[in-house]
Amino acid sequence: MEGDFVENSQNRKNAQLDQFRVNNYGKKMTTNQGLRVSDDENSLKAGVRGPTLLEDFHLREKLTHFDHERIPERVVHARGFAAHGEFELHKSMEEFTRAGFLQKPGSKTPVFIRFSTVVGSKGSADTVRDVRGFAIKFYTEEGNFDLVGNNIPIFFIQDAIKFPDLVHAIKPEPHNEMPQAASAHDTFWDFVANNQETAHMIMWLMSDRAIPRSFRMMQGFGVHTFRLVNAAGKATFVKFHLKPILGVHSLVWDEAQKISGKDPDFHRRDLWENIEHGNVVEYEIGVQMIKEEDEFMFDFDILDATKIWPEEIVPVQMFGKITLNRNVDNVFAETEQVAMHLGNIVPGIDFTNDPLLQGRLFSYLDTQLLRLGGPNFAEIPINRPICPFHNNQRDGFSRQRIDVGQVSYHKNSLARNTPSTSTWEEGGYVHYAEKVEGRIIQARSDSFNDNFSQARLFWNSMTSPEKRHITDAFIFEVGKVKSVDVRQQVVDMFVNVDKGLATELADAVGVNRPTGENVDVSASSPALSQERTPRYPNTLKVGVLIGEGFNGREVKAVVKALLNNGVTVDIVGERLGSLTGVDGVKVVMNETFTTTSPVLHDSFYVVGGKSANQAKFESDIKEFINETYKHFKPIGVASTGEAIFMNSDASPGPGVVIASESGADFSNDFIQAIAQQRFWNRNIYSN
Ligand code: HDE
Repeated sequence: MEGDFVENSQNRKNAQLDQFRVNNYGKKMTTNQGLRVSDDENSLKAGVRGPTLLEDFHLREKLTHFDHERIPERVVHARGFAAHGEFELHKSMEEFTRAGFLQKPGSKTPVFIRFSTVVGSKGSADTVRDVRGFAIKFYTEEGNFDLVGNNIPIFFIQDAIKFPDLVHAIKPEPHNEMPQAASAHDTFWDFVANNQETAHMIMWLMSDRAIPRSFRMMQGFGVHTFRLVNAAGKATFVKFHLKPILGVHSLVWDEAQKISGKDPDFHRRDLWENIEHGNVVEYEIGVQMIKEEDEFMFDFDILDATKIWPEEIVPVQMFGKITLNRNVDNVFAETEQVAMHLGNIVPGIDFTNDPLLQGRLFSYLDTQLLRLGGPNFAEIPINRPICPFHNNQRDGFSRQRIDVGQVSYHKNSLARNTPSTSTWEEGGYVHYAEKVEGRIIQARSDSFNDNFSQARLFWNSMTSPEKRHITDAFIFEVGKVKSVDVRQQVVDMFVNVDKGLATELADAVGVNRPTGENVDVSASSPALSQERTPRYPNTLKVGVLIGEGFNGREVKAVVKALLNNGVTVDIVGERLGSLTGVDGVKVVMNETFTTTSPVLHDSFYVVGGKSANQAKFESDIKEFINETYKHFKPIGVASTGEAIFMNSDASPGPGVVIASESGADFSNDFIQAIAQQRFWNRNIYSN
């Protein structure tokens, strides 16, 4: 049952899971005891119209199992979606860590990543404004290593003791359980204004990072400072980073809100479909490193989880790549039952005294005990390490393994004192022998006190469209706060970050302009802006708006070019079925104006054509154009679609590629525009 049976498999976790996969297709129905069932539609009754009999064990088993199908959702990160893949090491990290999976370039480790939103309940929408969880389980040969991170590099608070307060404040308010999956309400902003260590995180939360286009286009961060420890016992402080190969891209807020209604599963569908289509999902992974002796060289405390290490000062050194390439077989068995825990660690990686990290080491194990019904959750297939595990832990609810033998204690002589412990040299986990001294105290270090410098550094690093989005997000969120007093407190807090921002916010939410000044920080960190991120057309979704009588040769050539560049193409018309162009070319429509929406595509190719109800057809296309244009997305216009485009609210200009103007370059120009994704220099408002 335990892993070492699959020596030569490509992906040992997959081979292990295979033992637990059950295919019910084509099989006879039985009870859980294996008894063949003769009737699954009628319960056992005394007479056809008579009372149901207690004797009906099949009915009782079926209903009892159903009644117990739910487990508590996660208290935070309840809504999530996951996939399998692997990590490949490109550069040995031997100099810094003895972790086995970071030694040999080319070596591969199975991984399972669960992405999530934080605040919403399990059935909430994907595209809400929120932090995204980015939790990775590495199934290494030395045990599971879980990197339970987020898509934002810092956190709201500095000490774990404040986490329940933060979560109570941001979750739906307790008296009416509203709003769902949203930070735009009184208790959250009251918490923010009265816990000003949140300032830096709020800047990120109001930025485009909190409305990602795709899980495949988000950065990942371990957030805390960890330690790598090499074979000689020398430690280096590190922060973990993941960078998506496709670049970091976001939605716009109006679009995100509409997607929540049109397709609440937008992000999970995107991940699922791309993996199903064989589009690999890739992230580079690396670390920022600070030598132990340099711990105090910076103007931030490296143990403070509300601070970044600017990449221009401490560069990220990439050491490998993570590829997701396999969807789960069963969301409950895998995604819902996966038990992530910071304390799942391997020799060569260690913790620091970050007080947020230390509290998490308690919380995750504790939460699994409730969610997964007892202490045996490590035996659930998705949680099993691929290496064997042996100890004297026994019994408890739903124990699966059958530990044989007489001895279940340490130390012993009857079993030759086994299972035996291992030294560091033998691969035993030995905690890093950090020297600590101090008096017992409930206090925060003064070095954690600077709440605003990095919040301003973030603001300074944004381009003007990004600043516009942040300001609009503040105006939306604080505008939803009913308490005038809380609105004023927020304005008075954020003047510390930027006077212009706070003044515009004050005017928009009807409170007094702030009197203070922002902190005197002029530095910026260009790495924080999304504007410089890589851009590719690959996997972006383009809809072709089309009717009868289109120019077949033109459309065929463009669609071919799109597909050759990795673009996903949907043919959108007024009905499903096929269409014929003037030159006899046929296309098959897989979406209609009602089954899809402009917000569900990255771009449209307006072909136009003829329809039985021409006015309705053109009005639908115009609506798609208007919405796409308003969200700053690229539009390609075919020769036959030009008249409809010219009649819409959109106008030629940035990101609008017109076939009659581009001529032979049309496909290339359009593909470049698709890769660009947004054209902020359109003369329209962004919210
Ligand atoms: Fe979590 N967090 N957290 N968190 N967290 C949970 O564990 C907690 C924090 C993160 O996909 C819970 O299994 C405390 C930071 C992710 O299964 C719970 C504190 C970061 C996930 C918990 C934090 C995270 C969780 C709920 C303050 C980014 C989803 C269910 C000290 C570095 C994992 C569960 C998955 C989940 C506690 C702060 C990320 C309650 C007490 C900082 C990605 O144990």
